[in-house]
Amino acid sequence: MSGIAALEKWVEDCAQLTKPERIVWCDGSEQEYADLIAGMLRTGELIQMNERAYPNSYLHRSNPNDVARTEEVTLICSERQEDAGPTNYWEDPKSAKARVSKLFDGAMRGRTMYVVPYLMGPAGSPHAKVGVEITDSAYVVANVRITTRMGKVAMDALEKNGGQFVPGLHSTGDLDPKKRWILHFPEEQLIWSIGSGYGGNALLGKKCLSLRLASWMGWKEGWMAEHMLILGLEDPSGNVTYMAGAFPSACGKTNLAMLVSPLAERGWRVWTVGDDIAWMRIGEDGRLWAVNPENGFFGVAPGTNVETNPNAMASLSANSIFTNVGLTPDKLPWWEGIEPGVKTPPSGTINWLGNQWKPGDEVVAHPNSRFTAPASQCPSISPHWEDPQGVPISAFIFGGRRARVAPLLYQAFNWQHGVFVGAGMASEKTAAAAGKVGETRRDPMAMLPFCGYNMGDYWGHWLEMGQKLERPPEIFHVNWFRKDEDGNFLWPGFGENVRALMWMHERIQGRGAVRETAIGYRPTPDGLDLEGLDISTHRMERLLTVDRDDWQDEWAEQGVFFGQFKDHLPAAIGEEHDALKRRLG
Ligand code: GTP
Ligand code: SPV
Ligand code: MN
Repeated sequence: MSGIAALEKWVEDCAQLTKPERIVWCDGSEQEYADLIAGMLRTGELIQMNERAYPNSYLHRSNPNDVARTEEVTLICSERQEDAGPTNYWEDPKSAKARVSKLFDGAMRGRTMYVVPYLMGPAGSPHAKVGVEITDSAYVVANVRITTRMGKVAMDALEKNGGQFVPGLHSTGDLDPKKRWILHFPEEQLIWSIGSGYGGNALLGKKCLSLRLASWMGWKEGWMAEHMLILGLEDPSGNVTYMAGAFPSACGKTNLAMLVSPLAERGWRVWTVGDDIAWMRIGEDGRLWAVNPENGFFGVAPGTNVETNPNAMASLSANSIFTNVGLTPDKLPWWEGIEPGVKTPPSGTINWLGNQWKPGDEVVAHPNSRFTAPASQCPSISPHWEDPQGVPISAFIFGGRRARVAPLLYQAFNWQHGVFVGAGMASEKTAAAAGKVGETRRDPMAMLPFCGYNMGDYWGHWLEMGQKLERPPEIFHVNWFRKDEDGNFLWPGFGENVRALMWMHERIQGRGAVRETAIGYRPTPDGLDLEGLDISTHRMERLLTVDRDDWQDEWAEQGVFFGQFKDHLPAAIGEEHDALKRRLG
């Protein structure tokens, strides 16, 4: 939509439909935030945490039926079903609107309608986009204020950009899962979401705008919107090499983006630019430049502690919102893995459902419990994280969570092969989406739930981008999650992942010995810098090995998956699939 008049008209139309008691236009100020928080403390939507240990931080317990993204009710309502493709749920825009407007009718009766302008991308960046979310959830407003640049800054940007904005209408409705719908109208660049207050379903700037609608825009306009972290790897000479990594939900983006290097004394360290989303454009120099459209993190709590991710712990130490974690008697947050080696919470801890935890209970925090924290509080935040033009990307890292099959690390032979590596990705399902956890599913470029158009056309777009780039990024694939027979991770992960980044750095420079395998180049047995890490050669071999039988099965599964795309499947992907078969023998 375009123009202040259009914005006002849309707000009026939404108010007529949803019938709120009052309308509040949000300016994003400190006072407004304080008032919102105070209101939610009164209603019990928020609980104040220990003010000394976690200043200005709050716990929210969601409805137990509303704890993760719900993919079956997330629809791409493009004019043609073909444009949504076989991996998206689709409904005709007219029928979707007719059906779901009935749910919006009167949905805000007795409630406040907040009109929330927000900016995705740094202020003044040519990449930045304005969104306006209408919502009846104060919790959503508070989260949007942390994760985006909200209020006046967005209205100023809207004035400067000719009035362009992406409208998104959100209501929690009555939280009945049967009346929950997250609708995207890509031609119109419009979002409707009802029946959920959960992050990815309700913070419309995040997955809905910055991935589903933006990926469609990028396809039409020649840029990319990806489910990627952005990091800078500083080498001993002080040079910083930027990399972007696509791992599926809850598969390690936040952790890799905030990595604390055990080799810092030798001059290797990591800077954080973003932990979930990257918007990338080709610069005048022919390189790919990436910005993080977000202003904060909506990160997975379980597993986060001072050893695994000290930068996340520092980020969430103040001004944060915790959703569905436990609460100790000292009003401290508690989740599985918050203290290294500690398995049970202090006695008297309340679990995520608000009940007293007792020994034998399954969990304290929901497996998809999250923290919302300002990016500016991250100690490793890059001095360039708000550069309007972004940072230049030298490598893409694809990765998944696989107990078997995918080795620790390999490099694609070239861009086309790398796009195939991304297209053929698979990962075990996590608690970030409702449904069965642990099942392996194909998740190309970690975009299965987020690609707003036909995935076959999306691969075509990737291939084209490579042709336009002077020197396309090198492409790698990692798997931190390979397991032994007893179900233990073979690789220490977290900070030690810097060793994989160092190998990539070497490869980007055109150095480093490799061994060719059927799936790509792997490091030689002594190719990874393992100084100071106690890990046997035998274990490293198990981590790096490419098993022919496993990969023959993998090849067959990829074939079934690719088959769905019919004439939308780029020929190059088919060629690479055939070439993999030949190499596997
Ligand atoms: P989304 O926010 O859902 O997109 O997830 P994400 O990709 O940012 O995942 P995140 O970094 O939050 O990691 C999810 C879970 O994986 C957490 O419980 C982490 O502790 C765990 N994890 C991350 N990196 C590693 C690793 O290198 N090794 C192991 N074993 N676990 C890891
Ligand atoms: C994901 O599921 O990939 C997330 C969390 O980053 S949410 O924003 O809720 O989708
Ligand atoms: Mn994500």
